[in-house]
Amino acid sequence: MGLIDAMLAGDRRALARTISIVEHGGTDAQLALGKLYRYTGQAHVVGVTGPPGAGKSTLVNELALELRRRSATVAIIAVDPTSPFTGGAILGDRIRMQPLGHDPHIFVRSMATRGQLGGVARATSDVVNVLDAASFSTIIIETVGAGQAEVEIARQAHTTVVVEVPGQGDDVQAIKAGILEIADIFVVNKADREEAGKTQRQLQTMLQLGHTHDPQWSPPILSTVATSGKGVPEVVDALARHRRWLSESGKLDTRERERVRRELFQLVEYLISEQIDQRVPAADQTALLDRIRAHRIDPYSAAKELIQRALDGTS
Ligand SMILES: Nc1nc2c(ncn2[C@@H]2O[C@H](COP(=O)(O)OP(=O)(O)O)[C@@H](O)[C@H]2O)c(=O)[nH]1
Ligand SMILES: [Mg+2]
Repeated sequence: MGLIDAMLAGDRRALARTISIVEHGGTDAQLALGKLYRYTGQAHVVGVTGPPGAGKSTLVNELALELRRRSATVAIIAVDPTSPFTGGAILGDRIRMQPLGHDPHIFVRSMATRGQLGGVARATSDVVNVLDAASFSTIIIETVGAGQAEVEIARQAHTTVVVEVPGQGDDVQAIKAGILEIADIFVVNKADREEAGKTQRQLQTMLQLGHTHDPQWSPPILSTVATSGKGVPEVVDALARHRRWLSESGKLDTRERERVRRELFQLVEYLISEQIDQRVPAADQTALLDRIRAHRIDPYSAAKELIQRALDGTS
């Protein structure tokens, strides 16, 4: 039996190996994705993002346990380099995370965040496809909501949960990161703290002022204490409600089309660059850069020249 067949049949070692191949990229990754892509499209992909220390990993852990109680199978991708899943946390957290490892229907994977952030977004999307083909019904991606790359990763999700915490000063942190408009569900975690109600009201006000959301879906603002699991079933209810709304309203199809379109053109760009690297000698590329620097050719004409040379295969 081939690796992909073994992975599709539920072999966890084959799954881990397929993910490594896909993460590594190149021809082997493209072959693997080509074989498994037809089995994708079933999973509910959930993004969980928010500032560092908000309790995302703790919440994701609890969400996974609650989803298991409801018979879902859960895969977690941690893109957060400080995630306890990746071993970056204090011992107490790691012990809390332990129970997930013993359940064969929960799979946890952390992504390497070194290298280009755009590369991480693409690798994450490929890993989601592998986990989807491996029949996990829910795939949770945890990212730190800190910038464009994280927003890019969150956009791959069907449902995005933005986690906030009370007492971060006057500004709710999501505004700075520009992730307010991508939230389908808000969670004010650490509701055991004072000021949780204030944070919730701030979010409510911002949502009313913002008008950035779909008029048919107003993001619920929920509160949780992730360390005790309080409020977690309500978050899982909201995830299910959002997913149902997506498919019944036709939004799922629109979003998936848009996501696939973005992915297609990103890949076209990537593959063209790859062909240019393979077919046009580095010295010629440098020479072309020098001509642009010397203002003897404009960048548009230079780009066209490069593409033409790659197409001709003349090098
Ligand atoms: N008081 C309180 N602490 C929490 C809660 N949720 C998480 N924490 C703690 O906050 C810290 C950061 O949690 P973590 O899940 O690693 O946050 P992340 O960086 O967003 O993934 C840990 O020490 C958690 O135990 C909560 O609801 N209440
Ligand atoms: Mg974390």
